[in-house]
Amino acid sequence: MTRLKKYSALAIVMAVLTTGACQQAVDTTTSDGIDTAKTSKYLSQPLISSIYTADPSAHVFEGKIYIYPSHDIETGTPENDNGDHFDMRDYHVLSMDSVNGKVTDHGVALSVKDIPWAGRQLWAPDAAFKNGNYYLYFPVKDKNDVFRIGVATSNNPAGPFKPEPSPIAGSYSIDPAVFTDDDGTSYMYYGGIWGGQLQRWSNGKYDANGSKTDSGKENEPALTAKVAKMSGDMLSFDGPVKDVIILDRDGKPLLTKDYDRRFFEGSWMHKYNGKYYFTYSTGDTHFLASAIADNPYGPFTYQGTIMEPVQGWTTHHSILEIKGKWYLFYHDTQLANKTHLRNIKVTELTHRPDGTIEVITPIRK
Ligand code: FUB
Repeated sequence: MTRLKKYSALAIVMAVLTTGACQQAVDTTTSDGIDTAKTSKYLSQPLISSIYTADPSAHVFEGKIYIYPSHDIETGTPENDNGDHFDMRDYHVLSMDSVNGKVTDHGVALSVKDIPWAGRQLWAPDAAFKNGNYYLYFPVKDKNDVFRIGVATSNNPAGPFKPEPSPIAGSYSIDPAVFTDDDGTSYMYYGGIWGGQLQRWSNGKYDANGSKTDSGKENEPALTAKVAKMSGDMLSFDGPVKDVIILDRDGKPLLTKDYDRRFFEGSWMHKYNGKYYFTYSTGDTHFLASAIADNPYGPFTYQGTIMEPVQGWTTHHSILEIKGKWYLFYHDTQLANKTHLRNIKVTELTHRPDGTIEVITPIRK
């Protein structure tokens, strides 16, 4: 058996046999004692193989690493540009004591059937902690097939979470990421084009017959992610929704046709050395990118790619400091090699002395 075939066989056996709620990050050692992780073409190995997971939003809560991923499943829904094949129905929260430690799957934390206003497709969530409560933020299509952002609460970071009866007023589109600044103010960054429907919103109104993509306006400023300050109780927006403007180094907004750099989906915010790092996916060009500002609203100045394309169509990440080191949580399709059946991973991230982020190459060349 070749090394690659042995690895695939091992991955399949692991996927079939691993049904427990707690597992070490996927075991990559063959029966001959060869650690395939070291020779694998992939930079990192899946954190869990008993379920498919994607869009990992990672946080440190109560001294542990908690990950809030999407839970990918096979429903047989055909693939299209709307992302209908991402037909997820619940969330599982995962936790680890350390980056290389055992991964605990805490089971179903929230299910689409328990969200009174929801229709279908539970996409990339995020979580936050304030005033003794945990908040799970999630995008899901409402009963009219329009993406909205909801919030659910718990007194435990692993859930279960109880959803609020309605979506967050004024919210739309997908991929919420909630960042709390040093002064305690929290902000939600969100939005996604194409299947995320951002291109169908203008002046607070949804156009059900609007374009399916961002094409047709190539020379105009690209659509932007959105940012809203959160209310003290973390259940609503406090004030107007603003555009997350990304400028090039000449101070001009990125244009729609700038496909390698323009915002597509998957917002994240972290603060490093007093600067605000807005990071995001460029979607159909498959990069993760960063843009930096002096305040949480921007405008942000584009800095560069932070991760080259992974295996799979989507790319989605979070960035977290753990015990003085920085990590990027991401996903690819190593286990299933199917666009909609993904697996989460983690790797170290380095801020260069000039403040930019070192480019991560997820597939070894
Ligand atoms: O997981 C469904 C969608 O795919 C997410 O919301 C996007 O960010 C992309 O990863």
